[in-house]
Amino acid sequence: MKHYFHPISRAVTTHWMLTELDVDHEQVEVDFRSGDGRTAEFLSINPMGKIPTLVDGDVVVTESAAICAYLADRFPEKGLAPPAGSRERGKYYRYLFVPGTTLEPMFTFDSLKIVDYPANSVGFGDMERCLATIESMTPETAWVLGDQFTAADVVFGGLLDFAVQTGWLQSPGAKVSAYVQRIKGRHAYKKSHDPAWR
Ligand SMILES: N[C@@H](CCC(=O)N[C@@H](CS)C(=O)NCC(=O)O)C(=O)O
Repeated sequence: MKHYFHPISRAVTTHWMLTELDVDHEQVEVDFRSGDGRTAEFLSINPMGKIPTLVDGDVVVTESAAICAYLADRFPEKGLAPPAGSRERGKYYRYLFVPGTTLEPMFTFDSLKIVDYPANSVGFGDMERCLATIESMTPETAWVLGDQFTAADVVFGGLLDFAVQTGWLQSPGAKVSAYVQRIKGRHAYKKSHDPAWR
């Protein structure tokens, strides 16, 4: 497996996932800031020219959450996903999808100070609803599925961690702060997040 990566990018999330799994892979550094992502060779793999990108034999997986979900299923013995077809899978999918489809676009709009848009037809609604969603979805249990740490924590917890660090999420409540601290306390998180990068 090849993991196209840069240490200051969303690929840190998939790097963390690979570190949690502790599986063999080749790390290919793509300096997207100096145009490495725009070469014909890389665009033939991912036409978005973006990282993270995972290549597993003849399978190309893009999008951070999709890569984390794919890897969890690819290595079921590592226990980072609830069984396919189980009811827990519904909750798991929700936590995998809400960061990229709803929360991140809202934070991006907010940081760009875009306020004039139709909130009832835009998928992420408005900040008030997103903050209520974060507060409601953040677990009081150790992880989103209770005692079992899964790829959903990498994706959802990873976004909350990033949002707190960047100030996207100002004044997080006690529950969110405690969950982010649990995330940061994981061995694989520490191993994959070099403090010098941030
Ligand atoms: N939705 C994508 C976003 C990936 C993304 O935007 N990656 C940035 C780095 S953080 C990138 O590769 N930018 C280079 C470019 O757009 O040319 C994901 O979650 O994987």
